[in-house]
Amino acid sequence: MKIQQQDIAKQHEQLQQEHREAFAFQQLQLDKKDIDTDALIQKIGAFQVAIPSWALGTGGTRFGRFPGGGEPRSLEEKIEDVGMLHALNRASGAISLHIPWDIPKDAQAIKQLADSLDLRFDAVNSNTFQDQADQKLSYKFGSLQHVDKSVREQAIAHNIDVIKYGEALGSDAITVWLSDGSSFPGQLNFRRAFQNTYESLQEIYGALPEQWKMFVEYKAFEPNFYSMTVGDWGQSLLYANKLGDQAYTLVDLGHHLPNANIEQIVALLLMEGKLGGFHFNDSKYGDDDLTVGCIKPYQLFLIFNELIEGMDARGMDHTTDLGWMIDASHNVKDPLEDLLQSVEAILIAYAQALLVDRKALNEAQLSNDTVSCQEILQDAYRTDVRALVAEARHRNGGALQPLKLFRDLEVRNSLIRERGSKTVATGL
Ligand code: PSV
Ligand code: MN
Ligand code: MN
Repeated sequence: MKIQQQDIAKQHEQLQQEHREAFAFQQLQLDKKDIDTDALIQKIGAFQVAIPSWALGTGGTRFGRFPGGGEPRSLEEKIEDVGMLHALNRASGAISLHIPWDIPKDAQAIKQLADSLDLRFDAVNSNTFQDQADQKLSYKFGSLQHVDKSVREQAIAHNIDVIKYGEALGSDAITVWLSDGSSFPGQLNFRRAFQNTYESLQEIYGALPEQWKMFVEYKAFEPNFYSMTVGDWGQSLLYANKLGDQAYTLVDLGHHLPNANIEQIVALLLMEGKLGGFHFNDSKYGDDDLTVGCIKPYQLFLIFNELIEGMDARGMDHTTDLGWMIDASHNVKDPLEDLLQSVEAILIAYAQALLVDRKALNEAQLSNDTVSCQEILQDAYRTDVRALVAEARHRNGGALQPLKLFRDLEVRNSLIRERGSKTVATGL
């Protein structure tokens, strides 16, 4: 299933009148504030969010899984699905692979397919949180932290393999997320677990190609429920600092304890030059991996506000200097529709945060004018930027309304016809 340029043009014809009106109103508002609309649109249009290969099918929970039809049955089909999302929104131009779920057997052919869809390969992800059928030693009691050196060696070798797969595809980062930890008090010697993990990470770090980054992802809980060996940003930052310049912390929005101030965390990590990657999702309770922005859109805006402030202060490029990725799971929605909604929510929050009057905010902060600080932030947050985002997408050749076009074209039905109604994508 491919989205044709004429489908996009046809939708544009139908919707352009309404869009033009909304955009003209938006432009007027921005002009009044002396904001350069074209520069803004350029920034929004340049922003790309990677799609993880494991989010293209239904995930399920430990209680059950209700697979939908037409899910991708191979790595090639996963890439095609991301290509389709990208054709619709022109903002999903990268895919992040999980090894061994997505082993690229013929890297050349896989790369060519991605190129033809204008996609690049984002960070590659290792997996030492499950035992694979052909695996010699078990990760039941951890991988890089394991008390048995031979288990650690097996996990290190896997991570080095993942780097090699990534290299062949033109990826330039590895994300290490560990489920290592303990579920009961006394089960682990914390210092030994940390030290073993650090030494294992050092070996993996030593195998990084020169331009590569290593992202150390933290998570406060699950699958271990008493301690996680990379449990919070402090632990991740410790590893990243000890490892060296190529190691960074990765923030996944769902991996914090309830009510954590994630915007403050990203501000400080950026200040230290140690924020490397970002996983978007939303949650009400913890790691629920729901559609981005569906529960706490204001928090997402506040995070973007800090990201922009911190990146600009360091002269960082918004599009290329951090790894942006969606990390969600899909239980009741069509995964592709959910991903379209997620990318849209990210672009909206990004656009709103770009609107913050930073000079005025700084002045209000310096004069302890708390009321104005809030007014300035909420003025930006309460701006309806949907026409701006749609205009950016249109200028890039995408659809004015990607989700509507996905439905109007009955994409899911075509995929079911192509792939069958009983498909189970590999992954979570
Ligand atoms: C773990 O909850 C996580 O968010 C990590 O990012 C993994 O890479 C991803 O899920 C899929 O395994
Ligand atoms: Mn994640
Ligand atoms: Mn997660």
